[in-house]
Amino acid sequence: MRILHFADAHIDMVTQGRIDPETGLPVRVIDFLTSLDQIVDRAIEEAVDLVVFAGDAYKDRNPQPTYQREWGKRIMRLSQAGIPTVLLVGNHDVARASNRAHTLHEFRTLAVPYVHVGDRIELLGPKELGIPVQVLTLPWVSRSTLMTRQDTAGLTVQQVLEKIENLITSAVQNLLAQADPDLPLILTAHASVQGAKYGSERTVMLGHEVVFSHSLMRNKRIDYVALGHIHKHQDLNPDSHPPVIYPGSIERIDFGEAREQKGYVLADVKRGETTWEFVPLKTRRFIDLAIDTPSADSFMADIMDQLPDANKVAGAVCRLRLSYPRDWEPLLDENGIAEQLKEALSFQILKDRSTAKRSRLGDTTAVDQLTPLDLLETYWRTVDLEAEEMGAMQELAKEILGKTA
Ligand SMILES: [Mn+2]
Repeated sequence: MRILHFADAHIDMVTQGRIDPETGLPVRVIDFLTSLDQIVDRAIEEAVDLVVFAGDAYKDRNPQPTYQREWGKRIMRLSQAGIPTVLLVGNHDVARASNRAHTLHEFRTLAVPYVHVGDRIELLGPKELGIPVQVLTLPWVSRSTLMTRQDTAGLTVQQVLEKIENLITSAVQNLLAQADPDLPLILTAHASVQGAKYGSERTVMLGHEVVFSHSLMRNKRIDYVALGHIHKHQDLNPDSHPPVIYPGSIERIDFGEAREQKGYVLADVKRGETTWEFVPLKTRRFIDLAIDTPSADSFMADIMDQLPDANKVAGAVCRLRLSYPRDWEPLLDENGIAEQLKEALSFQILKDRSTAKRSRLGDTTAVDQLTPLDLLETYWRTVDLEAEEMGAMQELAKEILGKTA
């Protein structure tokens, strides 16, 4: 059973920046669609038995019709090729109120051939999929579909999350018990799983979403776990059965993902024995440069020296990270940098001026010997606070520090 697994398409996540004159679409949206094209092309070329998309098609639950058209075109290519395709609903696809439609609803409403929408916890088998495999779908489940206000009355957020996890875990275990033991079984889930690593800049709502335990996924009854939600590719059960895989997002959302190789997974799923490979996607280049500027005298020269050659940045999304004292600001010639990077798709300068007056602490001062109040006073000086205001702030700080001590 050859399957292709991808997730977190988020095709309209990055809409700012240049517009492609031919299509009228943002260039960065085209990047995401190009990744999607590579995935669909490969599924069709390889004639895979099944495609599993593990959730988050769009940025949010209100995608523009233009983006729906582009997503729809590509899913229809899979349908027309006769490839069974499971579209799992992720948190970005789903509305909070349970009676509202999610972004993948039309595929269900219009009963698109070969396309199966995973918007509930259920077990799809040969009868539904037309192939000898079982897929257990675990979409993003919003609290309101599982419990009423009364159920959660008086409970802490943590207790509510625990209750949700227990309800979902037992629903999944019931379905596993019903599954045909001779057929391979794929669990696809859009969720956080304990132990997963997040990309550096992704905002993790830890404590606000269910984090599933390993034991639910590392179940020998399952032959492949197709996850979505976390944008960094990883296997949470290496060298053991079943593979528990996040393929990661299909393009880079932001600089937090700059160093991540994006891709999808091709797997040969067999009962008790699965092999898989991560297939890299050709994606937009990201260049993230930390520039060293030790001296005011050579500030711009140092920056220009460290910029890549104009031809090396062609088409790339660039970021320069500069760290310098606030009073060097007039020395910065952004136009000069823009000229050097004009072949880039875009560039941004991230200025860290907070290191500004570190030197004012004096070389002899041992910071660890300063009290919090001393440190705060030093800080007020670096931001040039008026003496009178500084006095008032110190008084307030004393009050607060006194209370917490
Ligand atoms: Mn998600």
